[in-house]
Amino acid sequence: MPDPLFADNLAKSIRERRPRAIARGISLIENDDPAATDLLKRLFPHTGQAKIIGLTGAPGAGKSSLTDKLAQVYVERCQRVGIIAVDPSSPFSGGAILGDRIRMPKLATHPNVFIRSMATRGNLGGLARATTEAVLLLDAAGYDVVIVETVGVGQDEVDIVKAADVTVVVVVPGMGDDIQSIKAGIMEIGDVFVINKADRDGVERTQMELEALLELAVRADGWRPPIVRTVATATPPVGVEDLAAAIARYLSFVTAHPEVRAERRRRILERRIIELIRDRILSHIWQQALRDGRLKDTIERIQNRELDPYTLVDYIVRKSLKEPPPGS
Ligand SMILES: Nc1nc2c(ncn2[C@@H]2O[C@H](COP(=O)(O)OP(=O)(O)OP(=O)(O)O)[C@@H](O)[C@H]2O)c(=O)[nH]1
Ligand SMILES: [Mg+2]
Repeated sequence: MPDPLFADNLAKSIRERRPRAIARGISLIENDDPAATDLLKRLFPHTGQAKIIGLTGAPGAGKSSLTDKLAQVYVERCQRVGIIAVDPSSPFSGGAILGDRIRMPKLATHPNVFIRSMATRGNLGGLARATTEAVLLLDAAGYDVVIVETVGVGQDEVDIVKAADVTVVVVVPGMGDDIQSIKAGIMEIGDVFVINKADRDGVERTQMELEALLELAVRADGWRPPIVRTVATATPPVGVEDLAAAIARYLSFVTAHPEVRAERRRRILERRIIELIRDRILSHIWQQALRDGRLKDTIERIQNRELDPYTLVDYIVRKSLKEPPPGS
């Protein structure tokens, strides 16, 4: 049984921005711990203040390097910055944390910066939910800016960046066909585009290709996504202030069009609620099915064609709907 006092105390420490409490809270979220729901209920009223920046792009495009430099721009402006690096490939989030700490050495120890990597555990809730909730937590903790870095490959990653206030898509010169291939899921969601590694050959061509693609995609909100060129690894970095300015421009555009902002936030909330319901029902049904202990046998029967999956699903769903979920 979750302890309400535990959630109260943890929520309080998170609101005081204590790093260990924040880390603890995110671990509860990652592990799908029942206490996470209690915690989020307490934190939710304090959210909605942070600027949430989603940063996505192909593996190795320079997302972490850019996140590092962008965060430094905000830190220099006396803003508190939370960073979540989503690492779907890493089986050990501990390793991923270390990796990003090494890639972001200056920031890792800064008192106004919190960095965390999230890795999937392959559990039912999924990475998108865990990441969205970790962002909520950092928002409630009072971080002014939360940057979420994801590799732009799967649907999970697209869902993650869709939940941001502004989405930055990072490409690199000479991608050619790659631009075509990421186009499907990612191109439509970019509010700002970055050509990173602009110190390499082929920048002009990539710029032209990007412009051509963006010409085709007319947005319902009327925003024309700018293209910024950066060299994240140069000293000092090139174009990162421009990137911050482009992000700020989009955020002011959205603020100046309250209907765009309201619609975006409404869609995000709607999607989140549907996900929460789906996850809750699914894990409830799943637990029941497992508790039964007969699932393995049943699957064998399906393999042997003694039973079909449709009949089984009918049976499981009907049975679950009759049994109320625990704690209700
Ligand atoms: N030449 C050049 N190299 C860069 C630039 N930005 C990043 N890199 C290098 O590109 C490599 C990948 O950079 P990361 O920042 O780790 O890229 P990432 O997109 O976060 O990579 P994953 O998270 O593994 O997908 C590193 O070796 C960086 O030093 C740049 O602007 N120019
Ligand atoms: Mg990275």
